[in-house]
Amino acid sequence: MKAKFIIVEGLDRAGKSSQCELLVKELSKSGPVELLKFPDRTTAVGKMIDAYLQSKSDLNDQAIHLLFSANRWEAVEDIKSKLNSGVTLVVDRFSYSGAAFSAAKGLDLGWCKHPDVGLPEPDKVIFLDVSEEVAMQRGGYGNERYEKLEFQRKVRSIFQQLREPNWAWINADESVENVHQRIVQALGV
Ligand code: 2DT
Ligand code: MG
Repeated sequence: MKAKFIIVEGLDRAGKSSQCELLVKELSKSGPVELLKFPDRTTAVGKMIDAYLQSKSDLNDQAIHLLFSANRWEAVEDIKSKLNSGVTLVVDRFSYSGAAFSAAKGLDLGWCKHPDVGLPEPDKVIFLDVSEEVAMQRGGYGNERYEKLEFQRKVRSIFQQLREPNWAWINADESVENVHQRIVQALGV
C-alpha cells in the first residue's frame, strides 16, 4: 500500500484522539503507520502555543495563528521523509484547524489559509462532527482557550465552509466502535 497522508479534524469532544489511535492500529495491519498531532507542544514553538492555550501568555490573533502554522512547517521535512519512505501518517489536526479556529475569531479566512500554502496535501480528510448535546454528555469542554460552546459553534460553521466534497464528514455522536467503522469504510481499507 502506498503511504497515505490522512488528516483527522473535528470539534472538541468529538473523540479525535481515540479514533486516531484506533485508526493507527487498524492501518498498521497493512503497513507502517505513525500518528502525528498538531499542535506539537514539545517544540520551542509548541511551548509558546501551549502557554497561549492555557492562558499563561497572551498573543494577538495574527501572531498565534502564524505560530500554529510555523509548528506545522517545522515538521515538514519529517512528514515528507516519512511519507517518502512508505510510512502512512494519521494526523490529529492540521491546516484546517489552523484556518477554522483563527477565522472563528474574525480573521479573514483567505489570510488564515495563506501561511499553510505549500504544506503536504492530504490524501483524505476525516471530519468528526459532534453535537453540542453529546459534547456536554461527554463531560463538556475543558479549560483551555477555545473550549467554549459559542466559540465551538463558530468553528463548526467555518469547517463547513472549508469542507470539500471528498471529505468524510462523520457523525461522531455514535459509539466509539461505530465511528471507527465509518472511518474505516470512508478510507476503503
Ligand atoms: P488540541 O486540543 O487538539 O491539542 O488543540 N488549534 C489547533 C488552532 O487554533 N490552530 C491550529 O493550527 C491547530 C492545529 C484547536 C488545541 C487547540 O488548538 C486549536 C484546539
Ligand atoms: Mg483540546
